Amino acid sequence: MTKVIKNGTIVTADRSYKADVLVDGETIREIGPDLKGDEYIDAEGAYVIPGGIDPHTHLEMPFMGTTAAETFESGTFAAAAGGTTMLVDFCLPGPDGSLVNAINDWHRKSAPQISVDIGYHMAVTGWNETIFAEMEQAVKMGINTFKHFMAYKGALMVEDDEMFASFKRCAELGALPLVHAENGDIVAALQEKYMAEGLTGPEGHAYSRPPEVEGEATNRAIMIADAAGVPLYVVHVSCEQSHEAIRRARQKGMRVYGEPLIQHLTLDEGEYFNRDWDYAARRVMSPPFRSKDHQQSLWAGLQSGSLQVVATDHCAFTTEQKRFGLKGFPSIPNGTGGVEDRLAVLWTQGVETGRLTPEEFVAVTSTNIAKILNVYPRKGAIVEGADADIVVWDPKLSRTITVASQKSIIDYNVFEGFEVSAQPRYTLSRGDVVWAHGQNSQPQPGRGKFIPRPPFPSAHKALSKWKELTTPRKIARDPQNIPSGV
Ligand code: DUC
Ligand code: ZN
Ligand code: ZN
Ligand code: ZN
Repeated sequence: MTKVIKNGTIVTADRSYKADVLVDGETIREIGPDLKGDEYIDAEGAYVIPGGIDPHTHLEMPFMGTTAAETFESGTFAAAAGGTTMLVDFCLPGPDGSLVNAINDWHRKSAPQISVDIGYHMAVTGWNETIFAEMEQAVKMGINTFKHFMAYKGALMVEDDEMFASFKRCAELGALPLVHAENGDIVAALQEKYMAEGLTGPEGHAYSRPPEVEGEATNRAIMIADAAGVPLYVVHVSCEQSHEAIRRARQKGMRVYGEPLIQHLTLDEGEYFNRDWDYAARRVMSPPFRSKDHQQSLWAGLQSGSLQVVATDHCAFTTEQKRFGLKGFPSIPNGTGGVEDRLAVLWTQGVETGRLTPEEFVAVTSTNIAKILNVYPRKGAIVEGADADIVVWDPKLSRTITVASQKSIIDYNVFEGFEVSAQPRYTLSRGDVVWAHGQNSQPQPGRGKFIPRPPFPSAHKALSKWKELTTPRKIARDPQNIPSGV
């Protein structure tokens, strides 16, 4: 059974050109003019782009005394409707601390529900011999990324010695460490201070997590990664301080990647102040929304290439769950949604405004992360042999974002009322049409697949700082003790 996507303009991270795409089963068989097939999909007047990859979601994740309410079923349906065909979700060890059990648990939860493809990042929330051994098993199970929380003291946070040990293990295994970079000790102290002063509402959340704590942790993680001889991926970069650290590291030749979120690019700290409690609490996430200056820095990073990926950190709680924090902002479950709206909001506020080219849009929503996560060109590309994860992106199909029309099961949307100028006409996941605009699509739960991602030893070989640090420097025995040959 073949399908031809007809008369569209293919947009890749490299270039745009007019051609048809012949899909045979799950993959792209041919790209060219006037292709014939069993079925036709009309792309006249539309762009044909690689399906979006959202590398940062927390579906059904137990967190802060509750569980994220967006399910694997609703989350992947929302993704398909918004043009995203692969999610990379955070797999969190349970009370037994086992990574392998956590992976099996994530498979058990996700497999019957997902309607688009998925991968996992594994969270490392402590350090011991079992974790050391299980990291290798996790890699064999198709996970090449390990996430470290530098915040959430007393819960998920790792100390520097633990992070360094894990980063060195990543280097050995050809895996990429990720960090949630906020100084958890300072955040805890500020939370205590503001609560003691009676500043207990959601605005206290923003005050307790200033950009400086993110900048400090980003710098620290970069230095630790450099010492361990491993690349680094910084999730939800929200401010200039963190972006600046990444820019500086890259300029020195370090492989450090930065991921801003669509929320931080388009929503600012005004969402927390002089608002009713529910409104502000629904927008509590970490890091918090920042001032416009920080947003400007993030856009500049995407334009210049110092930041490479736009994600969502989709971690969605209902209003009822947010109200656990009525006793004080530190108890408001942290997280917002965005998986359904990432592409449309980025297109409208990025491409329509001239900040990004359509090719850059494809790069930051799909291609770059496919390369960073080592699933390129199976994902993130429109080339022969790639998975047919394709979006027919209609730049003239505008809509207003509303709760009533969303596929997410959450009772609000942080982008509610946003006018977006574009959306998918069709979304294909490995050749299946999982979303067709105006046709009441309901993708099949369970049709999505787990996509294993192999390790990448070659990128690590070039980084040998740890070897350098552990090899004593030879100092010349000069009478004046002047080192020679350095
Ligand atoms: N931040 C959030 O807002 N939610 C999930 C985890 C995180 O780091
Ligand atoms: Zn500490
Ligand atoms: Zn985080
Ligand atoms: Zn997250």
